[in-house]
Amino acid sequence: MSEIHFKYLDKINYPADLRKFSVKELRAISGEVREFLIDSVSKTGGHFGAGLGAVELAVALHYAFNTPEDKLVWDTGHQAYPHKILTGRKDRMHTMRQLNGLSGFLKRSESEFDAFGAGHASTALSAALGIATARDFAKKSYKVVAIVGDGSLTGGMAYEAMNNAGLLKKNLIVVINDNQMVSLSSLHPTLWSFHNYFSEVLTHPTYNKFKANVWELTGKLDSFGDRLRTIAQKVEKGVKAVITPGMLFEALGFRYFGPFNGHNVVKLVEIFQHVKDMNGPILIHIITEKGKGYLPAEQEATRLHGVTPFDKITGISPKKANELPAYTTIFGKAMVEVCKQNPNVVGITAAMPDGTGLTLLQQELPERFFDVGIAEQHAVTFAAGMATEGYIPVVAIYSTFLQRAYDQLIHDCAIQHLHVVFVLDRGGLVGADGATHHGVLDLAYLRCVQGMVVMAPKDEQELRDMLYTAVEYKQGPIALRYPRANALGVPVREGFKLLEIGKSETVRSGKDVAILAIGNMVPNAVAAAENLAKDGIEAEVVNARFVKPVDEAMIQSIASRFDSVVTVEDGTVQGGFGSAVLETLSKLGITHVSVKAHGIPDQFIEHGTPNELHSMLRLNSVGIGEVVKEFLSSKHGKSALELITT
Ligand SMILES: Cc1ncc(C[n+]2csc(CCOP(=O)(O)OP(=O)(O)O)c2C)c(N)n1
Repeated sequence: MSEIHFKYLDKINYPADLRKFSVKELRAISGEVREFLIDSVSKTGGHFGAGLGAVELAVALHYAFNTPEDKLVWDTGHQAYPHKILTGRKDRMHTMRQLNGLSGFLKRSESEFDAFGAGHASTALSAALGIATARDFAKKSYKVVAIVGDGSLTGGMAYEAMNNAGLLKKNLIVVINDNQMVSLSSLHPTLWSFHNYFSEVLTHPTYNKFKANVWELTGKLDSFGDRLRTIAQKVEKGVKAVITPGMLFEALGFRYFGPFNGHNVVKLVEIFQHVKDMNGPILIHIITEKGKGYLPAEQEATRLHGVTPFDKITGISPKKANELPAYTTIFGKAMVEVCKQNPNVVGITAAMPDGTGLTLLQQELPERFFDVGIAEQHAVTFAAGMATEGYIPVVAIYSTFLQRAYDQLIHDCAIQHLHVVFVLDRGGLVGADGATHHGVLDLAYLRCVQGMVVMAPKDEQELRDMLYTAVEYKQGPIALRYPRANALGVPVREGFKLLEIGKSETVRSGKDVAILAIGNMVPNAVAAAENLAKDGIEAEVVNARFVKPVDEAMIQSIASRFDSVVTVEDGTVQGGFGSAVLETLSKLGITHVSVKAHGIPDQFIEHGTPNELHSMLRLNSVGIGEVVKEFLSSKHGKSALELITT
């Protein structure tokens, strides 16, 4: 909990407390919220820059609107920490993203002030329009406000929603929080394409005159309401000949206001109070600065987008001693090597160059690197288009975000047998980002797509070889997935080795039970087998490598030597690797083998450290060992030890 005493914030737990203060006091209150935020995130880590940029916005929204009756729908949710501080969660901010603590995103189950859950980008407008439509059905009159960043506005769904909102003409307010930063790249963040459009418009002399008029008018008006509409329309008519920044949104049926300074809290309140009773879809465009009010975050917006605990004075997080490189970096480097060898290979990311490791390609071969914005669907079909012309696109997307582009993967890649390589970072349990970000569905959702090849490496050497194998494969879409983790530190040889598609490897021999594991579960299974050996149970461990095509010859061989098989994956048991093994046994008509499919159960897993979650779900070596023993004893009605010794 914060040890700092705040003149105002100590008296504010809920928006109702905030509304007791005068508008003039909101500047000081915003300052305190920012200080509280810096203090708490410096201790817990978490998303940072976006929240700093949204302090005045959160204060003004909760002041001007009657939350929670009025609904605020924040897009993505990573910027909502100030909203959390103001909505009854201030005293739990120190538990942020920890096991059983506050979520780093929005959750309906966490607070009645979180009108809609989030974590993935570009959903707020659709959700808000749905809420507004339901409100009208129920003949209620509360306000609905969607808050969306310019980055999240690069996702197509936002435009689908705007188009629909223009047709439905619901009373809905959309706030665009524009900090001119779309992608999370430490090199050259992709800009919102409309950024250029706006800057051109904003420097146009006629527009400036128009803007000055509107500012003057809006500044004078207290009882804004209908008068503003009339006056603004008059002014607008006068400049109809030139483009205005809102033209695009107006074409979609929105009434546009802005751009406004998003750090002027008093002005924001005034604007919100004035527009909130207007009819139809309203769009308010505010300009903010990511990291506002904390110099290191202002200067390095990407590095401080999300942080581990840091020193408040310097903004620097303590370095972890001798850390092995992350799988992300292993991939990024291998990708540069592959691209240098093969001029047809290109890398594509959806706004995550740093997160996927493609920054390295961006640095070395910028012309072979594409950052398409937060637009996973477009990324995949864009890749498919390139593949038709003989290029080999490597689409690097987090496992959880590829869910967005499922039909594109099927309809645009798989059906046309196009050679697109999918590299899924953050496969498995990601840790602190929690339920919206775990990559536990990928093995299941990929392997049911006809013709797809699905791989998961056990270590960094295999990751490199799988990337190479995928690029050389040529016959259709092929995917590899690996976790958010540091590599194991195994020796990595120069160059690459082509892997045989669908071929597993036996990494440990045994006679009592077979453990078939995939990806990063292989080392855990090997460690479990070593522990089991101490209890006299000799487990064979197979590194499956491929979830699809699964190694049928291996399964046949295992079935000829074992009657107990445990499959281990950090993906959902439903439809995953274990299912692939069971289906193969069924296909081969093998009935004498009992299988325990061990993986993620049929429930959403919340946030915690990967170690905590692996331990909770028994996916670490100890847990896997326990599962094997329990399986053997339940199967035979004896303890595992009795079984081996009898
Ligand atoms: C579908 C999806 N893709 C990628 C991300 C990762 N991501 C989280 S925040 C962010 C940038 C969002 O930009 P913006 O909405 O402008 O917010 P800002 O952080 O700039 O305030 C990205 C790419 C995501 N959350 N969801």
